[in-house]
Amino acid sequence: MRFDVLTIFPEFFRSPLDCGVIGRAAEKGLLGVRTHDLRDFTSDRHRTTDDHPYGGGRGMVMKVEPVVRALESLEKTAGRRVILTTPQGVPLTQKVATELSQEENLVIICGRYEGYDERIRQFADLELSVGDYVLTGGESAALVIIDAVGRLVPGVLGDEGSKDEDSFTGGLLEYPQYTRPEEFRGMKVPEVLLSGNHGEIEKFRRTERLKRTIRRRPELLKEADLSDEDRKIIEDLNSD
Ligand code: JBE
Repeated sequence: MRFDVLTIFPEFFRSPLDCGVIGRAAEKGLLGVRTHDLRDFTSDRHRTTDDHPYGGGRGMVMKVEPVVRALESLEKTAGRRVILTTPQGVPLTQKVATELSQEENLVIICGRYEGYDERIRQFADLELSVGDYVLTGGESAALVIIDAVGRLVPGVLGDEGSKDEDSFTGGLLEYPQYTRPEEFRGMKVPEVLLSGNHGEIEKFRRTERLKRTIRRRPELLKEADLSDEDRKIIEDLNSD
């Protein structure tokens, strides 16, 4: 999978993408991230990428020409999707990330927080938001997208199974985890996890996932993949 990022801050992406899982996947050639400096696609002496809004008002607006010229400089393949990062976009969820991980090439346009010329939208296939808060620019949103999507590309995570138990896969939050020591300042690891009884451990974990989701993110349950057994557990939890 290749990511092409259109940004006025290419240096923003250097170290975060060199580390950890994403960095290793880049070394192995599973993921590639290329940044493209929007200033290279300006035509004035000052390399201007933003300008005052028509109609007046505060702030600056990202200009349409550098974005479109940058897009036109990239090869256009069938498996390419152009994403615009904006708080007005569809929310990035695990489902959206999974769908995007099937693409060959994602182009991410980093908008600036004050806004962009409305005509830029026509050149995007998808407007994506990483959350209902205001960032100073789309760059950190692009990093979130690259991370969430990149890790789902086959081979990127060493242990393919670990994806399936992630929070949100199947629509539930993750179960609580523990590692050594068995007791820390009086706080004990739940007995069942030390029992070696795999059936009981499975059941404990499933129940904990359901409990957490009900308490913390009840709206997720509506979309979750629930079995008859899960529904019974939920009924029991509700009657407690
Ligand atoms: O979510 N986003 O993609 C954003 C982009 C730019 C600014 N704020 C955001 N939340």
